Amino acid sequence: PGHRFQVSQLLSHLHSALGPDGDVLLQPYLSSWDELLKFMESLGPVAGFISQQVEHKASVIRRLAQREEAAEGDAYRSVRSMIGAELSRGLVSFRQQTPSGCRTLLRLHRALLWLQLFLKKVAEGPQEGGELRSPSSLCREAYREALAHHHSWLARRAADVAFMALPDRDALFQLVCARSQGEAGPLLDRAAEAIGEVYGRTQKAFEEHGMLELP
Ligand code: 1PW
Repeated sequence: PGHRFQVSQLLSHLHSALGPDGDVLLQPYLSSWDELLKFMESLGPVAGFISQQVEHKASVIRRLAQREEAAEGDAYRSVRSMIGAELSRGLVSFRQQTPSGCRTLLRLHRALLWLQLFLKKVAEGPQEGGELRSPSSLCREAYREALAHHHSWLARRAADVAFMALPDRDALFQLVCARSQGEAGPLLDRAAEAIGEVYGRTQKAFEEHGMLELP
């Protein structure tokens, strides 16, 4: 907290999230989201609604981790330790909504794919012979590809409204301290790549436990 969004901070949290044996450490994972939230919040007030939804999920997991720590356990150290502990404690329901860390993390995990896709699309710049598309339209496209099918009609409408208020490309580049497409492209690419590594590990852990559709 305190400073504004920095790609270097994001990359450092994402790298620290890479634990041994293909695991993902939850504390740096949530710190990565803190940094991503700074990015999202600087996109304007309407993105605030979306940020709140993400913040809420992160705080649910933090609370679980705190309670665990108070009991001298370390079940919420990593994605795999959380999955293992919540399964053995009977906290994960595959049929109805529960406030498990697993189903909560799954929401963050899906949102991460959206963000990654969005960053990739902005990094790409104009397609050959194509025009330069606005961040709004790229963000909406990423949403349709990665996340919309997981959301209710109401959430989809709210997201659509939030996208309309996104700033233009130049303002977005300023956020990552770049002056041009040529400068911003590689930075955004590196962020997307680092997100991809963390995303892939989390996806694998959820997949192995049949948890990709937790209600
Ligand atoms: C300005 C944008 C950059 C893109 C950031 C990606 C963030 C994605 C968050 C989407 C939130 C949309 C509205 C909320 C929907 C909730 O129903 C949903 N929550 C999340 C975080 O996806 C599902 O939560 P629930 O209802 O199953 O507890």
